[in-house]
Amino acid sequence: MDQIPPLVGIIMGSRSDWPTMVHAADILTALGVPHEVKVVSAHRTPERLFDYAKGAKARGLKVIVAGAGGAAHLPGMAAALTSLPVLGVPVESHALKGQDSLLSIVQMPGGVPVGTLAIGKAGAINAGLLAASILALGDPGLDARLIDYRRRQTEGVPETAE
Ligand code: RP5
Repeated sequence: MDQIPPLVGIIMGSRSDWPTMVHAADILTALGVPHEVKVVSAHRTPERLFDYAKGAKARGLKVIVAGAGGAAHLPGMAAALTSLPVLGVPVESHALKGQDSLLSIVQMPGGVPVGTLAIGKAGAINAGLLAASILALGDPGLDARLIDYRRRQTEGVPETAE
């Protein structure tokens, strides 16, 4: 997807977040949504974060998906620096199983929203789907692919338990 200008920016605080955040990227790839992936840490690379979030809209991004673990300030700081929708994925931390990440991301002050998803893989998948849903509001082709994804998901659920 490198040649097509990205519409979704997937950022994460560390390379160690990639095994979780790859699920957001995989969904976007499956739905044909151009995206980019970057490591941007609120704590270790604050100036990279500032430049990324401030420049995101001008570069044509429409949605930012931000994943982080522990003291997970990345989604909130990204949201503070751009008016683009920011979806936050709490990465499962070792010490507190991602509850620290979840609470860090979800408890934003009124006025600076982060759409916070579930901890871990489910949250990353749903962040990808939600980003696609937002873009599908202005893209009938993508909307059709999303509807087809949901149809196939429904058809893939067996009625019997064994
Ligand atoms: C956060 O610290 C990252 O998002 C990651 O989840 C966590 C641990 O990072 P590493 O020490 O594995 O690089 O900033």
